[in-house]
Amino acid sequence: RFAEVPLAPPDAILNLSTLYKADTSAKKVDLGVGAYRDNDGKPWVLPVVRKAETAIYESQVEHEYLPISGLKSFTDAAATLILGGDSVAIKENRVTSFQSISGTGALCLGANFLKHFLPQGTIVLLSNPTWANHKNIFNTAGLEAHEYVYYNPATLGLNLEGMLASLREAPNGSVVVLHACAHNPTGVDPTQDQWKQIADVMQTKNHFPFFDCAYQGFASGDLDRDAFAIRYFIERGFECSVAQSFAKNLGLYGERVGCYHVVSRTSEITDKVRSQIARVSRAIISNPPLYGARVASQVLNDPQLLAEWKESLRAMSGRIIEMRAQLRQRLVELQTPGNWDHIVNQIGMFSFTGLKLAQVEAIKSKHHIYMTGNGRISMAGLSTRNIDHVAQAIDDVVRN
Ligand code: PLP
Ligand code: TYF
Repeated sequence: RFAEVPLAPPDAILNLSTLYKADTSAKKVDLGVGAYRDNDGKPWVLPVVRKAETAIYESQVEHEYLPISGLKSFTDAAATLILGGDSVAIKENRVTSFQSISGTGALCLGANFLKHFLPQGTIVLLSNPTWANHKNIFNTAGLEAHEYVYYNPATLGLNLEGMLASLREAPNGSVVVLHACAHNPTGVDPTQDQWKQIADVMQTKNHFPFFDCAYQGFASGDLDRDAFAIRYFIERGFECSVAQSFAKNLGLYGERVGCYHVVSRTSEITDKVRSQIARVSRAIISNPPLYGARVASQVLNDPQLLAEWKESLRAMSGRIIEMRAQLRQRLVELQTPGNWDHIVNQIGMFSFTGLKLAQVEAIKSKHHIYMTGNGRISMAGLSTRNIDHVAQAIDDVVRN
């Protein structure tokens, strides 16, 4: 029956982990998938997560179904975390929040909802480049995806003029997927002033912002600062969607903890939107899983745990920032051809090194260092143990 099914290519990022695991060299370094590692290269379970797990275990919870929208203590706290404690939209009941299967599930829920309720033919604009799964998710929901200019390979920074031009050229009322902070894969974020210019154009064009927020607290180490763009657009009166993930910032990757929020113009509209998202979610997952949401809820609703979490966020983002400084410094010391300032100017989980595909292949085969084909490195894969090896390897492939 399925003999004619063509073989699909593997996920380029997740496949890197498989290749890395199969490599028997002692020198191997995994700079592929965006997952936090400590200085020993180990995954880190946040101390607040352990505490929350203990409290949940001791309270002998039941395992009944959640409502379709998920665990309310979690979704309420998640909305406050992303939109702010003083959010006017929350106060005016203009926000609906659905627990989702992490950020991916939130994007999927949003894509399916938008497909049904935006005018036929509405297109989605994705940054060039973007997280590889974006196109996949929106196309699978039946939406056509186009690109907007974002990155400037010549400056290794933002091409603001190009981005604004793309937004102007797109049909009015397009969906624009914006990385709220810590852009994946480039590590290049707009400044606050640039966000204002982006909002100006999007308002004129009546575009719909769909924020993807997978790294709140991971970029600057400050949860509020990393939510600037989202809160700013909402203050300006935009309706919008937010896909919120707790995979990275709470280290709950495999527990799939996330939330999909929609901010509407009135509470009456919000009630209708809520009823329709419930239909979509019911068709996909019926109701979301309990465990990870319970863990996140414990942390978000307990002032003591919340404070401890913020410390851990500063520790994780701080280690990444330190690795940026050290990598740049070593490349400067080695007099590696080129300018390496972008490594410290970029923000979040990733650095877009500027290495070309042939260099990425060479660094893998010669030096056992794994990164995505576009030259993206996951900064958390660097440590004081491997940074000399990585810097020397980059130097080698850049020179040869
Ligand atoms: N969006 C971006 C930009 C990401 O980098 C990721 C992955 O980390 C996600 C969404 C979704 O991740 P998850 O489904 O694990 O929350
Ligand atoms: O870009 C990354 O590395 C993260 C993790 O299919 C990820 O966003 C990568 C690929 C994928 C799911 C998650």
